[in-house]
Amino acid sequence: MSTPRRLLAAGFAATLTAFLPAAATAQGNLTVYCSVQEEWCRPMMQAFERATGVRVAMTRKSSGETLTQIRAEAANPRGDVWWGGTGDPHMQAGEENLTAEYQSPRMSELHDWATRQAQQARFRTVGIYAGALGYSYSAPELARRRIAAPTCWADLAKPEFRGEIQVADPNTSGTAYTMLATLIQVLGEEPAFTYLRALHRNVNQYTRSGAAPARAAATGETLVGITFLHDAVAQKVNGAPVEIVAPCEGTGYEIGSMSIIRGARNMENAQRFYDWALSPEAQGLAGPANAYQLPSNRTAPIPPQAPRFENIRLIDYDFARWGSAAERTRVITRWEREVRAGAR
Ligand code: S7P
Repeated sequence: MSTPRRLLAAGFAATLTAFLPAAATAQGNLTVYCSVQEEWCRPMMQAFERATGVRVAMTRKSSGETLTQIRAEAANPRGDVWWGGTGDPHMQAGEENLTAEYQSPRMSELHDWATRQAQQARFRTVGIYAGALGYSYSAPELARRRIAAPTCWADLAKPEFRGEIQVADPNTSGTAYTMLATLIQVLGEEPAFTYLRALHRNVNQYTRSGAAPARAAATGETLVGITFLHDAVAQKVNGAPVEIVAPCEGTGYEIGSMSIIRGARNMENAQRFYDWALSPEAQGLAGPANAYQLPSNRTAPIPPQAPRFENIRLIDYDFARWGSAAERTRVITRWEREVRAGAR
């Protein structure tokens, strides 16, 4: 082809490409609802795009908010995969038939706790990481107020912590719901609600996002933040002067989960992402992204800073019960009525 004709042909090809739908030019698209921290969501999506050529549109929302969104979109699903967030709302989504059954060929590579989660949900979700609940406090602020260092859940209900505690709202946050279910399992339901009412007097703010209280404790904006321990570790690794507490009475944990949305428009890519996200390579992206959960793939690297379960007094969290729609709705409604509505 002569040079001018070659240029014309190249120009035509470029113009054509600009007007072709993305699916025809690459490996197609994928919409992911991400419920971990933005700092981890972004590199995960970029790495998947690099590995596959699939173009990913990602939105970050807390776990409870994502469940609400998927439910609202059920007649016309806009998302393909829900990646991350506490397992209870993923279990509820499965029970409500909002998510699709899928068994990844990588299932055999996972820890028992991750496959048990999948079996309990009839393979409508799977465990991707685990992490225990607790709290962190600002060491300089504690010293300034001359308060004894808290070590238990019971300490947080004491009068010296009045207005000093931050925790998320269980309507939007999976972390906060894990706290409700944990306290009921540790103390029994009636004593747990008595405790939650006492704690309420000490809470300065119920945040939307579960990890926000760890950031507030890190800056000294609040004295104590109740979160997953790994979210507090992320602050400490960044140099924040916080101390991290696994409560002495025992504590619960999450199985962070992943689900494919029922009726996903990009089902093939959703399954591709699902398989990839269970690989040791994908799960190894957590530590460098300042995320310190325990990965579900047995051969994925565990970040050295990750709080290890063997060092924590853990309860035998009943994921089937506390992930059920009936219990989750009942407990949050009771909390709204008996705790949140009360005076502080
Ligand atoms: O930061 C990571 C993490 O704690 O965030 C997830 C959490 O559910 C999202 O926040 P919400 O509490 O606001 O829903 C956890 O799964 C995860 O470990």
